[in-house]
Amino acid sequence: MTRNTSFSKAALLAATLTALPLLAAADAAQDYQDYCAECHAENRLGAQGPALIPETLARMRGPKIAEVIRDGRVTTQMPGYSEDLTDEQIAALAEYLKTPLDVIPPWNEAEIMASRVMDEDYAPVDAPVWPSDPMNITLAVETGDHHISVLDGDTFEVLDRFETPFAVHGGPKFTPDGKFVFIMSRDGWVQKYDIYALKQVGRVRAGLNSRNIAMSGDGKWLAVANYLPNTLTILSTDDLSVAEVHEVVGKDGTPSRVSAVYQAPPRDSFVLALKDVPEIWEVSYSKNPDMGIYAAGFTHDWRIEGPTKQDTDFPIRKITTPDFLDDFFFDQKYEHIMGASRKGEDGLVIDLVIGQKVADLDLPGMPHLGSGITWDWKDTKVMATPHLKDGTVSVIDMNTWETVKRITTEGPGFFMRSHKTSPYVWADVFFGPNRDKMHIIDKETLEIVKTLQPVPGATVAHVEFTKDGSHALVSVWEDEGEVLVYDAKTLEIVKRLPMRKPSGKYNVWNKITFEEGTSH
Ligand code: DHE
Repeated sequence: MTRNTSFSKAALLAATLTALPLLAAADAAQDYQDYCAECHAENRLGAQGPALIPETLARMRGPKIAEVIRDGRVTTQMPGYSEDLTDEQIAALAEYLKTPLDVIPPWNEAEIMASRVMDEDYAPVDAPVWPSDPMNITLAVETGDHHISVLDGDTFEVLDRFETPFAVHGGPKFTPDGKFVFIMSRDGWVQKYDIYALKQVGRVRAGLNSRNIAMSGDGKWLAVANYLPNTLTILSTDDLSVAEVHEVVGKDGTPSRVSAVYQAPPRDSFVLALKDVPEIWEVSYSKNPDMGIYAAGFTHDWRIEGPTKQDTDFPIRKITTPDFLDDFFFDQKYEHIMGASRKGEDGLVIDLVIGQKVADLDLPGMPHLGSGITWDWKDTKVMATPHLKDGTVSVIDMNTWETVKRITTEGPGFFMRSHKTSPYVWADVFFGPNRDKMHIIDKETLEIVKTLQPVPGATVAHVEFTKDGSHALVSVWEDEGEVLVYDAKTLEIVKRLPMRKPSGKYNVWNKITFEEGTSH
C-alpha cells in the first residue's frame, strides 16, 4: 500500500513535470486567443496588428517579445499586459509566439485579392502638390514607429510623414518616372504611395512572410519575394491586382523560399535568389524575342516553364549553381552575378547570358554582396562589399575578378554608399562595439581617410546621397534617433532631422537612374 502510494506520488510528480510545458503551452495558446487574437488574428498571421510567427519575430531587433507583451509598444496600438498577465504567463506567451504554425494557410490569388484595399479618398494628380524638385525627393524609413518621411532633397523639409505596414524591410521601389513608390513589410504587405499627391493609393498582402520587392524596368510589374508560402507574387503596379502567383520549386522538385528578387532592366527580367535550392531563377516580362532569356546562347541548364513561351506571361529560366547563392550582386550591365558561398569561405561569378560559372572569387568573411557598390578605379571598375563576419571591406576588380584590396575596418559592416560625384565611399560598422562609427574611404587610394562618430554610443548606419551628390544623409539608428545631413565634401553636419529609429533612405533620382553608388 505504502509502496503503491509512494509510486503513485512519484508517478504523479513525473507526469506533472512532463505535462507542465504542455500545460503552459496550452495556457499560452488560450492567453493568445484571449488577449492577442483580436488584433493579430486567431491564426497568428496578423490583422490590424502584425503576424506573430517566428519567421517575422526572429528577425525583429529591439525589445524582446516578452517586454513588448508586458509594456506595450509606444506610439502603436499595442497595449501592455502587465496588469492582466503574470510574468510566467507572459514568458509562456512569448515562447508560444516563437513556435512555428502547424499549418500554413493557402495564400494564392484569391486570398491576396481579398486582402487588397484601395483608398477611396485617393485621387491622382497631374503634377506634384508641392513646389520642390520631384527628382530630388528622398524617403526615410522610420522603423521606430513604422512611418516614412518624405524629404525635400534641397531644403530637407519633411513634406509628408505617412504610416507604413509593420516592419518595412528592403528598399522601397519607385516607378521609372519617380511618381509612385511601393513599400513592403516583412508581413507581406505591399503599399502603393503617390509621391506627387502625398497620398497612399492602396495596400495588398502579397505573401505571409516576405523578403523584398522589385520593379520591372517598364514599371508595369512588381515582383514580391516570399518565404511564406514558397512563392513569387507578381502584382500589377497599376491597381495592385495579382498577375501571377508562382510556386517556387527547384528542378528536382524541392520547394524553396525566395531570398530576394532583383530587377535586371537590360534583360527585361527579374532575377531570384533562392534559399533552399542551388539555383538562380530568371523570370522574364519581355515580349521581345531577342531579349534576355529568349536570346540565343543559353544552351546549358535552362528551360522555359510551360510548353512554349507564349503560354505564360512570365516564363522562367532555372540556372543550376555550384553552391546556394542567396546574396548576390550584379555588374552594371546585368551580365554577371557575383555570389558568396553560404559557408562564407569564398565566392563565384555566374555569367547570366550563358548560365554558367565563369570565375571564382577570393571572398572569405561572409561578404554582404547585396550592399556592394561600384566605381571607376584606375583603368578598371571595382566593386566593394562589407563583410558580415569580420571588420573588412573587400574591393574586387570587376574585369579580372581579383581582390585588389582588403580594407580593415573597426567592425563588421552592413551598408555602403557613394555617388559618382563623390570621392568617398561611406561604410558603416553596424555590428560590433564600434557601431557608432562611420568610415570614409577614399575611392582612389582605397584607404580610410576619416572615421566619423557623430553621436558617441549611438548606432549610425546607412547613407544616401542627394541627387547631385552634394549631401549625404546618415541614420542615427536609435528609437529617439535622427537623420544627419552631411555636406559630402567638408564632411560637416549641416542639418539634423529628428526621426524614430530611421533605417534606409532612398533618393528618387539615384534609384531610378541606377546611380552606381547606391543599391538597386
Ligand atoms: Fe536587410 C536590404 C536581406 C537583415 C535592413 N536586406 C536587404 C536586401 C536583402 C536583405 C536581400 C536587398 C533587398 C532590397 O532592397 O530590395 N536583411 C537581409 C537578410 O538576409 C538579413 C541579414 C536577415 C533578415 O532578417 O532577413 C537582413 N536588414 C536586416 C536587418 O536586420 C536590418 C538592418 C533591419 C531591418 O529593417 O530588418 C535590415 N535590409 C535593410 C535595409 C535594406 C535591406 C534598410 C535596404 C538597403 C538599401 O539601401 O537598399
